[in-house]
Amino acid sequence: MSRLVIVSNRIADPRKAAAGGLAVAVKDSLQETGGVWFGWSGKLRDAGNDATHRGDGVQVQTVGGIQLATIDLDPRDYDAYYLGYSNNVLWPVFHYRLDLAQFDRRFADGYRRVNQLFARKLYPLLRPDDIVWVHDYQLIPLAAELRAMGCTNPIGFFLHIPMPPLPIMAAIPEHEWLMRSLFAYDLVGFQTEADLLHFEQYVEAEAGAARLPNGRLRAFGRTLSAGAFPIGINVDEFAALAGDRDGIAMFDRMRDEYSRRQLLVGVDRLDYTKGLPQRVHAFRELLERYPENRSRATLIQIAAPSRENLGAYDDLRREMDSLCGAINGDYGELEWMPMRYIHRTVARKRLPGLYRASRVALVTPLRDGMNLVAKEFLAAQDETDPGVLVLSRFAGAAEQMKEALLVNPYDTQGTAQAIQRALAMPLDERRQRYTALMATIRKYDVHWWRTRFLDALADASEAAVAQP
Ligand code: GDG
Repeated sequence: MSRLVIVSNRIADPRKAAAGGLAVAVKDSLQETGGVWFGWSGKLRDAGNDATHRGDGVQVQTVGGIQLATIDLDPRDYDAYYLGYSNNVLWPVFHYRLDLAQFDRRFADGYRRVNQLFARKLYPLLRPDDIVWVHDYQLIPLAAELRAMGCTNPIGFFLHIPMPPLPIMAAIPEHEWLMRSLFAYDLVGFQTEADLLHFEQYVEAEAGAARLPNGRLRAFGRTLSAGAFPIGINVDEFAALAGDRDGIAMFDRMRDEYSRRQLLVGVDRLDYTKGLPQRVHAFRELLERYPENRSRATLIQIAAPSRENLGAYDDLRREMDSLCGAINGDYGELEWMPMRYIHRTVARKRLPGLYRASRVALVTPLRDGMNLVAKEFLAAQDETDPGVLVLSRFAGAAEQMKEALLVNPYDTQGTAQAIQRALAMPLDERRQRYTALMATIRKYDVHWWRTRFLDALADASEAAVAQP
């Protein structure tokens, strides 16, 4: 059987909890098949001192059947590739936030340099029949660099974040180069049909792409397959976590403490795409417009720290501190506080119990590739008394999860109204919605995602051999 080689910017130690959708999904995939996971170690090399680098500079260890192969980065490269291009250009622009982008030629150069470094270190590790699966926006040009070195392995790419429409994409000075680079892959996968459409519209309008009879797209002198592969979760594993000792203990604690209250929950990385300030505004509006929720409804918001060395994240942190302080100051009472805001990573085993004890989940990003929290919340529910999901229409998950209460997170009043409806929803309707949503997330779980992507990659690489 061919070996699966997964490449992503960071790798996560399979023994530790990871706060981040990609790490969670990739770990689940590799744990099933075994294989290699290649990426940055998260460590920086001392500037001008290569002593920490032995041999080829690749550190390899085997953990739970998975080979982890990591490299360290030079601080200058890290600044330009990671902080600069990945986090200050691609992340904001792909989430439609041109206002937060910082275009700087040096960032693009560093991004290219690190992708070349990844290719140089990875290529010698590859066996001829390996299947290479590259993840996310930090590594768009990796296949092009590998191909330039002579690599002929099947290479697929999955974009975990949204694909913006053409006029937004075209604002990136290097947009043409990025899109051309994608054509070095055999298969490019997106989260949703909407993302796929944006990609197709771009290559048709900007690169005169033609659709071949076998469905592949030809542009830039190469062909590729493109598809939508909505990422899922490991439903059974998550449901089992809800039912194990820690899960039950957490659930019982929450239920005891909030026995006379309605609990709402939000779990996100502290990121400006997640719509956290807008969520607090909507919750405030709920207390204002529907005063029966005062002394009753409590929102637990977990905001796991993320990318703390970037300015936009500092601003968000300050804004959240102030909004949460204000709502508690204005509405709180001696025996009730409307919000519990936790700016820390919570142990993964505690999440299912928290979800299960909550009547409503607020998953209201301004823009999100998919959003796994929406799916985890459902998987943790008690089917006899399930909670309600309030979901942003701008999360990729909304394309699949139509039975959630879909909201526009920019519309404070509309979101407050939907939260009110969720809190008051009769059991029958909660069950109906839950049953329909569970059927979807069960069918399109993480195993489906991996198998569908890898099957499509096998087909695509055959087609590429026939018609490069
Ligand atoms: C990217 C895309 C796409 C969160 N806080 C804690 C914690 N988490 C876990 C959640 C969930 C994961 O992190 C977050 O996944 P999301 O999908 O919500 O979001 P991103 O991290 O932005 O992921 C996203 C995803 O990739 C996969 O393709 O869905 O759209 O942006 O699993 O439970 N886990 C723990 N403590 C926390 O405090 N242990």
